[in-house]
Amino acid sequence: MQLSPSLLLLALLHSVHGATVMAPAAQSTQFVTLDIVNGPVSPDGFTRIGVLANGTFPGPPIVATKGQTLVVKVNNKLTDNTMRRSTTINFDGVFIDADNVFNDGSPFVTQCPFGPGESYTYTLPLGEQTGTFWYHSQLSVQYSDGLRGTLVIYDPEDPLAHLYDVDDASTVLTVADWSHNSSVAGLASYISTLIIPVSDSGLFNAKGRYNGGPEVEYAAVSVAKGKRYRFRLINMSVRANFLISIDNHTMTIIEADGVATVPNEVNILTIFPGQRYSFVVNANQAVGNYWINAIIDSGNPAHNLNLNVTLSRGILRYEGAPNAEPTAPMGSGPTGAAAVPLNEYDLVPLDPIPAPEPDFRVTFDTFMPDLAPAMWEINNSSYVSPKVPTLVRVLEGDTSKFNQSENTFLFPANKTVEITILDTTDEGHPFHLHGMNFWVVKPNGTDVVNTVNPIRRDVSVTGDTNLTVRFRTDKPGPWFFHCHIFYHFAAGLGSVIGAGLDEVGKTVHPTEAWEDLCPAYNALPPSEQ
Ligand SMILES: *[C@@H]1O[C@H](CO)[C@@H](O)[C@H](O)[C@H]1NC(C)=O
Ligand SMILES: *[C@@H]1O[C@H](CO)[C@@H](O)[C@H](O)[C@H]1NC(C)=O
Ligand SMILES: *[C@@H]1O[C@H](CO)[C@@H](O)[C@H](O)[C@H]1NC(C)=O
Ligand SMILES: *[C@@H]1O[C@H](CO)[C@@H](O)[C@H](O)[C@H]1NC(C)=O
Ligand SMILES: *[C@@H]1O[C@H](CO)[C@@H](O)[C@H](O)[C@H]1NC(C)=O
Ligand SMILES: *[C@@H]1O[C@H](CO)[C@@H](O)[C@H](O)[C@H]1NC(C)=O
Ligand SMILES: *[C@@H]1O[C@H](CO)[C@@H](O)[C@H](O)[C@H]1NC(C)=O
Ligand SMILES: *[C@@H]1O[C@H](CO)[C@@H](O)[C@H](O)[C@H]1NC(C)=O
Ligand SMILES: *[C@@H]1O[C@H](CO)[C@@H](O)[C@H](O)[C@H]1NC(C)=O
Ligand SMILES: *[C@@H]1O[C@H](CO)[C@@H](O)[C@H](O)[C@H]1NC(C)=O
Ligand SMILES: *[C@@H]1O[C@H](CO)[C@@H](O)[C@H](O)[C@H]1NC(C)=O
Ligand SMILES: [Cu+2]
Repeated sequence: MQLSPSLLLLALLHSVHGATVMAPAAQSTQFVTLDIVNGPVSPDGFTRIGVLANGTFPGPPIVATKGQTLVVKVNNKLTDNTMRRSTTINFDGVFIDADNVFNDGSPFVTQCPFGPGESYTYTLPLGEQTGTFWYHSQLSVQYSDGLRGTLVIYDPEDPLAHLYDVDDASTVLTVADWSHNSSVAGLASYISTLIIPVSDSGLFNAKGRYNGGPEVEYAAVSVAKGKRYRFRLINMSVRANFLISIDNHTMTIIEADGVATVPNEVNILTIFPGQRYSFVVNANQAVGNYWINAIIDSGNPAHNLNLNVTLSRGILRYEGAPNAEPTAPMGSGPTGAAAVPLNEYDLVPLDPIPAPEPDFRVTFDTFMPDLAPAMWEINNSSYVSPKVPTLVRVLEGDTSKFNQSENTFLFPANKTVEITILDTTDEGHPFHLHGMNFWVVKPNGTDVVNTVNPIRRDVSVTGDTNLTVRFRTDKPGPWFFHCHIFYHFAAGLGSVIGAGLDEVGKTVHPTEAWEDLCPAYNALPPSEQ
């Protein structure tokens, strides 16, 4: 960690959802370098070549403190032509300042990808934001090949700090689906067969097993009896949902996607791709080993006989317990009357902000015609990346006439938009908005509209009841709003919110390094794109 001398900033005004708050008086910079390389990786005992940050899966954890500016230099050193060789990185859930949309990392929306031998530096002032985030490749389904890592912004003044004793590197937990095949093959197979690739294994803290594979040692999380732990759980899945529980322990939710919540005690929760939760676990049971059940809960296992949902799990190990697996059977957590599940509509922000009344109301009808090639549609239009990134066009002054396939919906600046995603009876789609949070005024699973103290977050799932979210268009720019199941997204389930595009030329002034991205990308041979 490198800290630069503090910069005194004069009462900088910083707009959060229309409310004006003071930014911290002192700021420092957190410099991080990530080398993106191809290399062997075997989290479930099967060795494959991955696309990896610094050669590991997950990539190195990024940690920052409230008020810092995160500066991440990404060096593309990819050499393997069987996977995508260009890349862009998105820092999932991190708010992007109004003048900084060009650092959002969205390929063909806010930037051109950068190829082998090239570097790009993302500069992200973190402002007042704290909580649990992650980073991943945003290009195609490349993050399936391994380019994912955790990002935590610690809050030295956490209002919920009295609820836990430990919150450090050991309490950042990840679940992820893992495939032995490259994402390029997986995507081609999905488009031609309509069968979404089912992962070979589910990983808890980057360890897992598959049918017929070696008995990889499960990841153990160490706790001391009598202490309370703030676990930060990140779902880095491409496809899979996980059902999380810890034998004989409850979980008190205190954060959803970077938003502190009123404590809510449950014993089982579902976490969708892209989502994050913090929960407190009190190590108040007998010293021993307990299963952390991280059961993959989506996809048809018949489509990949390697996958055994029972085998994705970890161990909660008390200090003094033997270095062994729990003796309890490998279960899948509380069911029936014993289950106290997390309902999204029960989440209440610690700092509630009523949802503003919408100026615009639109609906999204998601749909996949039952015909190959697989193309998901929003209102009968599949998202296809344009050749020229949306932001490049906008900065050239061209803010109208987007191709239908760009699914770009335009709204004036400083308005409130409400989007209802009509019920999707087929399966849940975790919709993710870039750069800012939305208010989830009607989550799946209830018909009650809550505009008084709805949860704010950046990923919420559709289901068999409509999902309705609201957000502000205070930050001029094109912002991705897409399904976080990246196979669905790559097959068209994406859109761009064009917020106040007429204002972008006045507020957004990208760097020369950014200007150079598209000419460099367009000059690459297809094998390096
Ligand atoms: C990644 O690797 C580079 C090169 O070894 C190193 O300079 C950098 O500090 C590493 N990044 C992190 C976050 O550990
Ligand atoms: C992985 O690739 C192999 C070889 O192309 C193929 O036989 C297999 O079905 C693929 N597995 C999955 C889960 O798609
Ligand atoms: C992570 O998200 C995937 C995709 O929606 C989902 O199938 C999986 O259950 C989620 N994992 C957890 C722990 O909820
Ligand atoms: C854990 O819970 C199970 C099921 O309720 C119970 O049978 C078992 O005795 C408990 N184990 C411990 C160590 O308390
Ligand atoms: C999954 O693994 C468990 C434990 O090894 C085994 O008992 C079970 O038969 C496996 N299930 C499938 C569907 O292969
Ligand atoms: C999608 O189609 C519905 C039904 O025709 C329409 O009401 C809605 O406004 C459309 N949404 C958008 C974003 O155009
Ligand atoms: C999409 O197309 C289908 C089939 O042509 C049609 O029934 C449906 O009304 C259309 N939906 C929208 C929102 O335009
Ligand atoms: C516009 O979209 C259509 C398909 O929806 C595509 O065939 C065409 O190439 C696109 N045009 C441009 C300029 O991107
Ligand atoms: C939106 O609000 C910002 C900040 O208050 C202001 O600078 C800008 O001019 C407004 N834009 C429009 C189009 O109202
Ligand atoms: C949506 O909510 C219903 C309960 O009304 C639940 O059965 C379903 O599993 C939820 N869907 C998703 C994708 O979470
Ligand atoms: C979803 O929204 C549509 C359009 O507003 C409405 O017709 C439909 O009844 C809603 N469905 C549910 C289950 O709330
Ligand atoms: Cu989806």
